[in-house]
Order: sequence, then structure tokens, then C-alpha cells
Amino acid sequence: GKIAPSMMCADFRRLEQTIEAFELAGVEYLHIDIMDGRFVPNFTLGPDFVRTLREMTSIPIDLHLMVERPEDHLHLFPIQPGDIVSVHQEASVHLQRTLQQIRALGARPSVALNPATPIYTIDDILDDLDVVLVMTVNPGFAGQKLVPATLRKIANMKRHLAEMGYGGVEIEVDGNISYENAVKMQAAGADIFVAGTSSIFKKDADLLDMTERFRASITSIA
Ligand code: S6P
Ligand code: MG
Repeated sequence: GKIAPSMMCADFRRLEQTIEAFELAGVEYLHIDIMDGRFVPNFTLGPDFVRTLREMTSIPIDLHLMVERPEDHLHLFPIQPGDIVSVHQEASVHLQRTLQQIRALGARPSVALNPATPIYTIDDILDDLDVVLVMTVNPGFAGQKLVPATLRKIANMKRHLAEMGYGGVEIEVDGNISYENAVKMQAAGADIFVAGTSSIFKKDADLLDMTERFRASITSIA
């Protein structure tokens, strides 16, 4: 499995040490939550923060756009080849075109699904996806509790993608990914794990230790 620490959970007073720990731990992505106060009832990070990270590290970015009409805002972000860009199925009017725009930037297109959004809603755009982001909480805030039915959804997604001939599409999970939930989600078929306050970001705990512990919990011994 791959690790994508959720940067909105970081201690911004210690951003350099945070990045250093993630480089040492070899995390695959930095997950960046963008909220617009409309699609979700909160505000978080923005393009300037992404630019700052770009200056600090070459770890690819996993941009999670929780904004209405993401196609209107893509140009604001310094997206690079190899990044993941997730747009919400519920927030995009011209979803297929948006995914093509992401692909044209060399990035990996992804659709995010809220807990209530059925899997079949992405059946007609599977050609355009590298990743599907299964939200395991309702987006908007860190520190929420898992929506239990999403565990079954991950397994259903895994099976459905394989049946449709798209077994290569990676499944990312986001929301309350504790060490214990990560193990269950990995068993259900998840490939990319967003690590937040439920796992690695704990007050007074060593970030590198916690990230290595997370890595161990998603490294299958099978
Ligand atoms: C939530 C956002 C997530 C959170 C993450 C935090 O709307 O998309 O990426 O930052 O879920 O992790 P945790 O462990 O606090 O749920
Ligand atoms: Mg997120």
C-alpha cells in the first residue's frame, strides 16, 4: 500500500520537520485537502500552500478538491506529472472533460465518492480514471468517525472494477484511517491510504515513528 499523509492535520509551526519525516519515511504522496465552504462546510488549504510544498519537497501531491465545479479551479494549482488530482463526482457537471483536463496535465485523474454516492456512478468514465477515492467519512473535517458501510463499499468497488476489466484502477481511502481500519481496508482492496489524526498525527508522538508504524500495518505479509 501507499501512504498519503493529510497535510491539513500537520503542525504548521513545524512544517520543515514534518516534510523531513515524510521524506525519511518514503511516503508516496502528500494529501492536500482543498475546501470551498460550499461543497463542504469548511475552508482549509489553497494554491499558495501547494506552491510552498513544491518548494520544499519533490514528493508528489495528492490533491483532493472538495469544491464545486472543480474544472473552473484546476488552473490555480501547480499540478505536475505524477500527482493525483481527485474531483468529486457530486461536484462536477462535466466530469469526463474534467478528468481529461487532469490527464492532459500529466497527472493521475481520480474521482472521489461521498459515502452516499453509489459505485455505479463512475461506470461510464472508468477509461478516464487512474484512481478512485472512496470517502470513508463525509468530507469536510478531520477527526471524524468511520461510516461503517464504507468498508463493504471498498470491497464492492474492488470486485466491481475487476469485473468491469479495470482492475488496474487504484482505490484510495480517506477518513478515520486508524491503524486498525487500515488493516481492514487493505484486506478489502484499498491501495492508497490517507493518514490523518486517527493514525500518524498525534500530539507529542514522533511523526517518523508513527509513519513507519503505519507503513508496517499496511505491508501485507501474504
Ligand atoms: C476530510 C478530508 C480528509 C481529512 C482526513 C483526516 O474531509 O478530506 O482528507 O483530512 O480524513 O484524517 P482523520 O484521521 O482525522 O480522519
Ligand atoms: Mg481528503
